[in-house]
Amino acid sequence: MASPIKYIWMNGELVPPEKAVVSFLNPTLHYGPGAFEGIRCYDTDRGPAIFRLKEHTERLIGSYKVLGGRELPYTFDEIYEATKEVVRANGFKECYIRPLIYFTDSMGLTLDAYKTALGIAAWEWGNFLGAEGIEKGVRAKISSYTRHHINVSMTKAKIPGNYVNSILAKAESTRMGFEEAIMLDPQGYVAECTGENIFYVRKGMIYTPPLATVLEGITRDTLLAVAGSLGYIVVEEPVGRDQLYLADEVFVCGTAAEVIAIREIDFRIIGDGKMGPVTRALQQAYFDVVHGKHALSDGWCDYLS
Ligand code: PPE
Repeated sequence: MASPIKYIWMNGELVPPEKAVVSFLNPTLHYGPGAFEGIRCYDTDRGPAIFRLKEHTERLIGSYKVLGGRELPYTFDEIYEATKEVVRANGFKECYIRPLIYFTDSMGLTLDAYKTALGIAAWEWGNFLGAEGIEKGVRAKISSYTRHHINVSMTKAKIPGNYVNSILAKAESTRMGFEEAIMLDPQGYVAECTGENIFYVRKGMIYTPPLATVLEGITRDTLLAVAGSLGYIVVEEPVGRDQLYLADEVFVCGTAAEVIAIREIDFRIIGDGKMGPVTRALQQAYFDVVHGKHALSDGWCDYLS
């Protein structure tokens, strides 16, 4: 059972969840501008540690910049400290952390008329593809929805409105009985999943789509380093959907999803139809890294105390 949320950090103050409210007349709610992050805190031998908080804070500020926001009222250091403060105040050992830059004070489509605000919540959130997904892998469908065109939405930014595209794809997939949707970019190359980056393995080599059209995933970046430390070569190159069908292994990764095998795509069994050895090795090493048990943990685990 998840412990209740005691506090949410709202614009400089820790308040109980029922006080962390915004007006109905809020442009983020009506149109979707804003910037958010998804971060995890893991328990380690040295107490709770937020994984790659620096990079997540940088990406949050970067998303706001990409959107064109000009008046973020908090510095990098203030956001970084506030994120740690909200985890400490709730007493969580492991949790998911959700900072959201949102807008207030004006309706309409004029960004420069908005006032910028920031809230940071944390809650206990297990892997959202489930413990069974972590062990056995999940089934996915290539979505009938196309991922963002790079000049329609900003693919490097975690902007709330971008996620309607993910919600459309995920609803379609789950209603058809799959667990995840794989999205193709407007040219037809494999882009990413609704909330994860994607990799495949073939003949011992690992491949992943290049960054131009997808989110610069921090888990993706972590796995590039982990794969290197295990001696694997990772190639970043455009990927067609049939390259996934022919792969020995396919896996996806993200802060919320962690590392998960895709065991079937469009009714084609991938490899042996279960988590493959490369995915397993990377998943195990990833859990070691985030729990402070790996040589790579040192620079990346941000200990709360
Ligand atoms: N692509 C997308 C579209 C995406 O949303 C995420 C994170 C990633 C790739 C992986 O990025 P990273 O977490 O830095 O490795 N998705 C976040 C939100 C998921 C949600 O359900 O909400 C997350 O994993 O926190």
